[in-house]
Amino acid sequence: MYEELLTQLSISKRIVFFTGAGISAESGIPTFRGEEGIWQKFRPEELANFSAFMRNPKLVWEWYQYRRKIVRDSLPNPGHTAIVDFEKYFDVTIITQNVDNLHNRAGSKKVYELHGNIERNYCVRCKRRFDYIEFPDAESPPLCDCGSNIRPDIVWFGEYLPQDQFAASEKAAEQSDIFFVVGTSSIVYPAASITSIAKSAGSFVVEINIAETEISNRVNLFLKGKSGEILPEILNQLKVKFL
Ligand code: BV8
Ligand code: ZN
Repeated sequence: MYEELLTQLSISKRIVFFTGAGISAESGIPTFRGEEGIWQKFRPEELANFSAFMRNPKLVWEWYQYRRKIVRDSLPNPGHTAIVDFEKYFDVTIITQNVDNLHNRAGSKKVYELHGNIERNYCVRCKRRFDYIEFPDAESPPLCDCGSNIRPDIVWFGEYLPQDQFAASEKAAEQSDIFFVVGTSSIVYPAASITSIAKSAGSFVVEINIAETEISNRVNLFLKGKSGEILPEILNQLKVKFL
């Protein structure tokens, strides 16, 4: 079923998995767009940007507490764990737009987080970090010792991506033999530009998605289906054939 991809994999060393919310959908974490997407219930302009936070810190903080709870109650799914398995046979880099920390929790080693991580926080003024600290019952943003609000370490709309993560991601994309685009609508920039960097550098680009996206006609191979099913299947066939 994946003949062409298996052949490509058999001659490849460096693999990148560029992931979006779709890879976490089978863990029960809602995606952003699409029918049950969280943007159906909430409007990103009202929540996922700095001015919304400064205008109404309590509302935005509560929204992230609500999402943190969903994330903490979720587990990595077979899509995440298949990627960890790939790491045994290839030089794997993960570039994720997700803030749900599931690649790290699955045990992946090299993960670049372009949009931050919901388990990390920092002070808006002195930038002091408050990582992996639970504020279980904080209804409003806890205050730092310097008196300012603590905010989630998430890249909001209109904010720059972490330069070190982005630069390392561009390099990994350029050097990749195979570039998997998994579970993303590829409409948020500059993250989505990473795929074109891989493509123009000559990587074999494989998209895995339950539906076509605006890049589907530009990739080398489009595999329609759930990442939690397709990724383990590719690895199983690879093991039978080549490993
Ligand atoms: C920036 C954090 C430079 C919040 C997110 C005007 C002013 C400023 C910027 C802009 C502007 N106009 C446009 C921009 C650029 C803007 C942007 O791209 N907007 C888009 C919406 C058009 N980008 C930015 O603002 C970025 N910063 O440009 O700074 C700058 C600075 C100052 C002034 C000017 C410029 C910051 C972008 C980061 C925003 N933060 N989230 C939070 O998470 O709470 S974006 C949000 O979308 C998430 O982080 C997510 O990572 C990202 C991408 O979404 P996806 O992961 O693709 O999820 P989605 O639901 O869309 O798709 C899921 C896919 O999975 C679907 O295709 C579905 O079919 C598939 N799927 C579902 N189930 C499965 C599956 N596939 C496989 N298996 C399954 N089981
Ligand atoms: Zn502070």
